[in-house]
Amino acid sequence: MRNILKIVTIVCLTVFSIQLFAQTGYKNPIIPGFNPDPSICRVGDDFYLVTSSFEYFPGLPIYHSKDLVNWEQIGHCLTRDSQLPLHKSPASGGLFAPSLRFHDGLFYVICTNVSGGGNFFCTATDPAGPWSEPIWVAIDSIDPDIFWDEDGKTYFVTQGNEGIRVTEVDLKTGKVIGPEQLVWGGIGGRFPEAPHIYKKDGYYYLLLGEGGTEYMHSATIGRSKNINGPYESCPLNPILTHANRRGQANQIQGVGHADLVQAKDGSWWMVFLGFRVTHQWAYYHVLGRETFLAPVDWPKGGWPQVNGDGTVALNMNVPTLPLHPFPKADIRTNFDGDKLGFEWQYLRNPIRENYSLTDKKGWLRISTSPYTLNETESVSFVCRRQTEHDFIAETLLQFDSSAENEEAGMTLIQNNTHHYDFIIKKVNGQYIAQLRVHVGSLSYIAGEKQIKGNKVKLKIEGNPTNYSFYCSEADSNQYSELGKLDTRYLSTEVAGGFTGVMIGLYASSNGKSSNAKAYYDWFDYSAK
Ligand code: 6LW
Repeated sequence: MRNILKIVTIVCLTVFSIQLFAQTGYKNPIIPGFNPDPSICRVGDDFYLVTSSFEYFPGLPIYHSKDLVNWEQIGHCLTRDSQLPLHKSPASGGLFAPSLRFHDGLFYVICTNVSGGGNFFCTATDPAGPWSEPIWVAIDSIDPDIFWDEDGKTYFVTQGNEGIRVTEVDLKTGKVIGPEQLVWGGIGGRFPEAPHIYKKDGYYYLLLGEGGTEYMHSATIGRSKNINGPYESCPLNPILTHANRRGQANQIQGVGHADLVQAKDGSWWMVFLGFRVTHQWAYYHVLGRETFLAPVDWPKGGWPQVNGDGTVALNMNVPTLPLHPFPKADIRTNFDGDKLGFEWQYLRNPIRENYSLTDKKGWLRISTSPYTLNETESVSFVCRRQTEHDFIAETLLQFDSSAENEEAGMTLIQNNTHHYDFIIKKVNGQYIAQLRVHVGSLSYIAGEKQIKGNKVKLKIEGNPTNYSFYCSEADSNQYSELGKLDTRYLSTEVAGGFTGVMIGLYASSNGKSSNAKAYYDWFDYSAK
């Protein structure tokens, strides 16, 4: 009887303590919209995460969390032109996969600028910045990470065509000390990449991505007693993938490119990229590659097992760390402040004088530049990510134009050859709203409407398969629809590349010089 009482007490206490310290359930993705190649580190109770940013400026968003589920952006790693030359970077050029580490009181971001400079790392005492100027490292491959070994040696771990390479580097100077050693090619999938090394229980564990960053993506792991190998493959490999029958009907596809982190309570977690497809059985995705989370069971001396069978779901029914949500982002950007929030991005290094928040107080002024969205230039353009399939984006625009080559408005852009532009321009002395499609070499006007004056509200509503475009007079709520366009032509499957759809505000004078200015009073973005 006493034993039974004891067992009941233990069971009750365990259940009670789990409720006290852990909660159940979270939603994937944890960082929605174009946020690929996540890398994570923990310092005390705080987690920090970085994702790729390619041709967008500033570069490499840095996020913070207390529970791995709720994230807030605290800054960017590369905020100065001197750190991030992106001039003429092609779409999906610029910054590839970064890594974020904390060592001896310093944060490190390690990355590659494929459009100029190659591999580098930056340091900071505060991950919100400021970050140092880049220290360039002469290793010619992508996806770098730094591994600090117990004997004091420091290594760059990078991707190579035949497999992962480990190279001793002097972190004070960035000088390469040893030869590049090819250590492991994974289990034979194409493009072994995204390497991270962890030392645990006397083993070097080498985690990598394989299969390419599309539908065959996966994460695999090997281990060795020696950093240079030979690495033994985990019998569970791939430890994460949806490129199999278990993953075939999952809305989340392309999972891979992962990083591991241990929470203070000893639990292990994996962050990785994946994408959410929009059309069942006809695969398209428009939001780019997003950041996902999975629990990992990693027993002492054993192999890590990701969420049981190596697949994940949108609704994860697993215990989490105690939740610590952040205030929800405001729907409206008023352009009242003296700078734009972290969610706003430029395409390549911005030409600063083309933007002002003070010219007309409470409005964002964008001056036209001769560059168009079709070029890989510093277009007059600011944007934020499309983070949900079902959304509404709206802005109030006043455009002071005097020539027919001038235009301003909103755009949905995947890259310079795939964008839907919703603009106003002056034709025959009268302003019109126009919806224009650019899909590869195909380009046409999908809708047009005369408007009164030069002030207009432009609204885009999205769902998984369509974008609808509406305009209204500035002081009315009577919207007319200019057209409905299929989301798939802005998808990565059609447009290619590594980014996701961005919602941009822009102004262009289409190759000619001009003094025209577009003023944006506010911009709303909300999930439906
Ligand atoms: C990145 C590579 C990848 O460098 O995509 O998912 C490339 N994997 O590791 C661009 O993000």
